[in-house]
Amino acid sequence: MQDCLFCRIARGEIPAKKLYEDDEIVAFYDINPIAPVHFLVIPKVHVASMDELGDEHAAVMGKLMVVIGKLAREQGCTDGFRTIVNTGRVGRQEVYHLHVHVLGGTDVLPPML
Ligand code: D5M
Repeated sequence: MQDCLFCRIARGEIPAKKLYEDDEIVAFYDINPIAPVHFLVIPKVHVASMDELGDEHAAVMGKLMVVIGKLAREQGCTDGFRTIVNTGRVGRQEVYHLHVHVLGGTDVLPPML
């Protein structure tokens, strides 16, 4: 998607503090962190939300889940972390490129996002 914010981050057109990138996935720190560790993990392919996932995305989303655990441990989340996926209006999604929030680094994580 030409104008999608997170597609542009994935293409390197908008700066972001990336902590991981491969041919299919990018992880970068959230611009408005609400926990000491707060980063986002996205598939490079444009999928607007979890509601738009199809069978063709199963492999990349499985890989994305494995990457999340590795990155969380690397970020020092050795005693657990929280993952959040906001979907659509009811889920209060703001950016319509599927992303997983990864939160940790404290014992008092906010209950919601
Ligand atoms: O939240 C979208 C999240 O994306 C929100 O926590 C801020 C973050 N965000 C927005 N723009 C940027 C840029 N440019 N870099 C890094 N993070 C960003 P949701 O409600 O889940 O859609």
